[in-house]
Amino acid sequence: MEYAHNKYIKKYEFGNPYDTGAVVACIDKTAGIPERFRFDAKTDTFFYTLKEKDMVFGLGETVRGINKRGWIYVSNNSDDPVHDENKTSLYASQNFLIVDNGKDVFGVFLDNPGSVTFDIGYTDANVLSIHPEYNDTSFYVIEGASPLEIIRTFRELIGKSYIPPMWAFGYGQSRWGYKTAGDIREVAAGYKELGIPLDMIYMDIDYMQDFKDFTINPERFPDFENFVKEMKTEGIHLVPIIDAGVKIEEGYDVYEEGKANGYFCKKENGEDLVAAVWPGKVHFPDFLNEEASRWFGEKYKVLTDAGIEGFWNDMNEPAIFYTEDHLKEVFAQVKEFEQKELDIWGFFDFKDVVGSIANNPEDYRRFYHEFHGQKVRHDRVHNLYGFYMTKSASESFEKICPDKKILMFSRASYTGMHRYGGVWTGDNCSRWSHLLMNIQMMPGLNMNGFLYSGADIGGFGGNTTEDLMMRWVEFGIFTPLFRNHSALGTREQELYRFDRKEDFRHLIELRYALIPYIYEEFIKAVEHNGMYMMPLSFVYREDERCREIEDQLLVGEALMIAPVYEQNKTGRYVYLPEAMRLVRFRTYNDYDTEVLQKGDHYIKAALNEVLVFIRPGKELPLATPARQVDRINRKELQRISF
Ligand code: MIG
Repeated sequence: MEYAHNKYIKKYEFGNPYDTGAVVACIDKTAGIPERFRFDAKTDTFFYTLKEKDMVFGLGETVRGINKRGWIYVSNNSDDPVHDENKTSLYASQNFLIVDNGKDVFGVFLDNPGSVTFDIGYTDANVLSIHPEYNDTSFYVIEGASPLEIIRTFRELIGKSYIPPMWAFGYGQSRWGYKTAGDIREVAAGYKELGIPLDMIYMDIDYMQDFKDFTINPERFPDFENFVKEMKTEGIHLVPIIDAGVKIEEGYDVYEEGKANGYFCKKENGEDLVAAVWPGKVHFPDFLNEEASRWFGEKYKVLTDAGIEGFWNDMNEPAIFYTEDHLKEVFAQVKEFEQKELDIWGFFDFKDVVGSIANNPEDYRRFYHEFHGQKVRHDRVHNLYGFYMTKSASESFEKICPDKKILMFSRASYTGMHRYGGVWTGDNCSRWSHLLMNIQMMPGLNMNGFLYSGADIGGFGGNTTEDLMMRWVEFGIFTPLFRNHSALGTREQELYRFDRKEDFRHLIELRYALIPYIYEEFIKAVEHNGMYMMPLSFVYREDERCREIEDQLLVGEALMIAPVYEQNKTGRYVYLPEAMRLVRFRTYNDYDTEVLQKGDHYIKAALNEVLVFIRPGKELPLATPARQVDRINRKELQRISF
């Protein structure tokens, strides 16, 4: 680790902080209580009094608006597919935030891999309190003149963001439910027939033999290697899923090796924890143990040898349907309930016992890791699990396929994982409110270094509609990870299934026309530790109005976007902090444009139209779209300038 003498960062320590791997630079320790904060040692809580105009940005993947003030957020990676406003935890823990009132601004980063509660004006509207469940914490306070400056300093502390291969900026089609090579061929053909660009088809758990990681079901994919080749000649990368849990099955190499070498997470008594997820009973690899991590990472070779160049890591909170031990307890309790004459409260108690089996907090206290040579109970480092699974894969790629860039993204994450892969935001739903949530999550993710990120376009759970899909695609064309994904049993939402096929083709073509811009701005954000998508107030510091804008974003240095995210709307209000050139795209080369002055505008945007605003002195380069990213001529660009 390099020693950074950064006068803008102060680091305070409480208890015995773990070396989580979140930061890459050493900072001198400052004694005492973090500047600006009050600390209550009795409750292990840090307090900051919010000023009237303070806004709070950050925390990455969380519910609610861009300004996080007014709610309580708990960093505790959770497999919870119901992302409503009342939730406090999703799949990620990204403990960096900024408090900004336009004049005074500072950043806070809590490097603590256990549960941390950020009460941002929930209990007391004027108080920000931070409470780690176990206060073994490195507490960083970062000063700077502006949010962007603080973000740059923070990101220097945590290291450069992951850059995926160029083709991963293309459009990807996914669905939980593609079972066979034939199903995947059909998807490829559906897109090809309509000339809709496509770079990736994702393979969900059904490609595996009985949900065993690093296996292929030979009946569904009779000649997998050739199938990968066949798809590649079509220009399509297959991207398989890898789950955290390893099926317990005699003779299965991953199980046998893990067992023999003691690479699985153990209970207090030294036995391997038995949990259940899709494969049935599983053990969890101890990714926090270096040797186990190296071992698991090398298993990806089975697939990279077959020509695979991208993966998504799932269920790595880790999600637990049940543990064997807890299930036994539940059955015992159920028997007790059965003996009793249940009153109505007893009935509800009974219901709770049965209803809270999955992802039960007690289960996360039943197993241990070997972390830096120490035995550590899981709940104390819970939020590192997905990070270390992804790190394990990513570090092994350098060995098993050093000449290739591999696409890698994960569901669970913690600060620091941004160096190894991207994230998708998990099981959202086909709701208009979740399109807005996707828009509002992006700045927080970017602040925390998760630049390669995106949501399931069209919505994962529930049934999507053509208009929701279209509006969502219109926003998704700007997110680096651009993937249409949906759940088993929901309405099929491949773009060629809808009536307005031409409109969808035009939108995806527009994405491909934008790729030179998107890629360049993405790389700039990585190199300069900047933001790819940001709130207006980060740039227009003097403009009070920008402070409350929750549904427009700046994308790179040249563009502002204002997506339509409501049903049955053919336009929307847009606030311009300065004069800009509006480009209303119908296709990448059919658009009208006009210069609009600073102020409020009602702007028409028919269902198939995308609004883009070019900032003064900037230009938007557009390529001629191609069926795949690699076929785009990035030299011959037309330019719209202002
Ligand atoms: O328990 O693999 O978030 O994208 O399709 C569900 C099946 C497991 C959750 C992931 C989702 C994926 C699904 N997985």
